Amino acid sequence: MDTSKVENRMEELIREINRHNHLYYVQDRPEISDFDYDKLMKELAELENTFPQFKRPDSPSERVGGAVLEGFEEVVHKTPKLSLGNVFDEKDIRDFDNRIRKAVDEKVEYVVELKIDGLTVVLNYASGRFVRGATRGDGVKGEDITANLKTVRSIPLRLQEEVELEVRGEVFMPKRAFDELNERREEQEEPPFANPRNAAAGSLRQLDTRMAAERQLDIFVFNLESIEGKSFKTHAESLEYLKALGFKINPFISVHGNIEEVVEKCGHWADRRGELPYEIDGLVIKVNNLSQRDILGSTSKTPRWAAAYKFPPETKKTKLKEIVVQVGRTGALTPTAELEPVRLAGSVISRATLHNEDYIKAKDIMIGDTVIIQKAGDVIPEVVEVVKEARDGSQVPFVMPKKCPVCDADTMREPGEAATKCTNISCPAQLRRSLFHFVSRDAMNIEGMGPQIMTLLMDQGFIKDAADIYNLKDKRDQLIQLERMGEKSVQNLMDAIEASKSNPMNRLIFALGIRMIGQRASQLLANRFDDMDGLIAAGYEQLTAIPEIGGKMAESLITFFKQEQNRALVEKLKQLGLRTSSERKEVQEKESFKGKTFVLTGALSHFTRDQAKEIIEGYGGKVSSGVSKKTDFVLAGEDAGSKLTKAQELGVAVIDEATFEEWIS
Ligand code: 3BD
Repeated sequence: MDTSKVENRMEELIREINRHNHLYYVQDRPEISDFDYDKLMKELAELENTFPQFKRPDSPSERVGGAVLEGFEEVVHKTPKLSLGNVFDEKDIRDFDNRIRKAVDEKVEYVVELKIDGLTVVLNYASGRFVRGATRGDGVKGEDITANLKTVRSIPLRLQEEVELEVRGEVFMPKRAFDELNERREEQEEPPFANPRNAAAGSLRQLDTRMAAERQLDIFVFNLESIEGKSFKTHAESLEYLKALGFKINPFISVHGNIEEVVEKCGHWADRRGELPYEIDGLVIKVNNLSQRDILGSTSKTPRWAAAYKFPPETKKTKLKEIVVQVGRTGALTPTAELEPVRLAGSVISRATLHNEDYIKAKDIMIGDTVIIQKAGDVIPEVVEVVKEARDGSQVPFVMPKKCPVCDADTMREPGEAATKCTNISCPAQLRRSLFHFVSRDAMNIEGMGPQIMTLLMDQGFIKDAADIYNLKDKRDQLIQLERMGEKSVQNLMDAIEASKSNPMNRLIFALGIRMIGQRASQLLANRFDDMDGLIAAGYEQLTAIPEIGGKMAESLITFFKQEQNRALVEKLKQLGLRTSSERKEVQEKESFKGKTFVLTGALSHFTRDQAKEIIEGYGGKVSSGVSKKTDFVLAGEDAGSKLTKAQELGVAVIDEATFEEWIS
């Protein structure tokens, strides 16, 4: 076999493929069928396989991906990549023009470009070959994403001339490709991308280059950053040249002799952005003449000769079909509008938040209304206003439900608050959160029952309400089987749960998470009522008679205990042995504790330190940290260390956990 013939054929194939690639992806006027194009690609791939010594680094076979990368190398840009100052309205645009004309003192031409909403990349060519591509990064340093960029078909791998240059462009995902990608992702139960920009950025950061190749990315090159041995008078001229080299330049770039035309162009595109097959988030206004740009110069971050005109947030008209109420983790009922789906700022919108009752009232939103929706930035879409003229009498007002749509308990709106909330702490919608609170340090303080364990136990069906925590002791064997739950950790958890039963009643009241009832109020209530039954039965007058308990707190307590589910829970907890009665201070004081100073050391098996401290203080004792002659007792648990030794040296009385339990029983 004549190898030079093979090499020639390979070179011929590369040229043919590149030409057809450019015709198809850049010029959008293919000359051959996909089938014939694939045939050329296949022939090249086969020759490269048989004669790997002839494979070129800039071969179009790289376009299909294949390499799996370990990461991306850092790239320091040759020149820092400036960002753009923003202008938001007509006045800003005119101010921008005035500043420029003052500085250059001659006629100024402007170029207006679409501001493509994608990811800025920097491409380097040596001898007309694509050698490196990087993200913009922070402007100084970016990441080398050459392998992924080679899969973008509209990026030329070879230019029409053997030049050395650097260009900047915007890689983007067309709307159609974005919709298809998200549809596929949803079918495969993968989270959809929020917008085409995120999808493009995510694709270029794929370590598996084959993934990037599948993503149908595209590019518009918008700036010649540097070039060897050539110069231009204007930006428009440089873009013409780049186009002739094979780069894809946006077709809607326009040149204007005065600012009037620029202002008009901005209005024109703000109205028509939706008609483009890709997302834009504004326009870029640039001085055309390059020597004028030199006069104007740059600040440290932005050129004085260019500005980004940001569109006002896009709005759309659509029909509000229904208002559904969702219950969040805090128990808050959020009315949500179900809309006739419309495309808005890059995604299809079928829902908008209505926040709360007042919002709906203030905007006079009715079910069946035609509404204007808006999406500003990446935020959740909102209803801006109702089109009142479109009302035909079929619209119906919204009423906030009196019952929770998830559990049917009463809902309640706290005075002075916007949110209406479900009052059942065992409501499935808010259970996770109320249980996290129940076991937390300031509430029942169950050590080892963190959010992760709690979530695991809930997901496995062990815990459906707070009472189930105290039923876990019958499920010890099953718990040990669970992942991350050894025998020892289950034992520790059981001990902590048992210990929490002797928490004083004020902790239990606080743990219930009754709205507006914090630690202080819980303490006051525990002082006032002998037991939970008394608290549950208390009326408004009785509650508000307690200093510091106001009318709103009283109402919250009454609504809470009016819920059958909440009363049942308290009863269950009582049966399980939690303290539901409060021995008051006077009664609580015990001879062995009163006025005595305790020091705790070592680990107790039935109490945490905080709990032991609370009990001692509750009975009139004190807890201090260091052992001295003034110490009356050292309560020593397992593995007690130096404090125990010191107590023995000083002749201070030492008691063990069993004695302590005897004293408090
Ligand atoms: C576009 C700068 C200059 C060369 C600086 C004038 C800030 C993103 O289509 N021209 C365009 C587009 C972006 C541009 C310039 N022309 N800078 C341009 C741009 N047609 N999107 N950008 N960029 C691009 C940025 N990116 C990320 C973080 C901060 N800034």
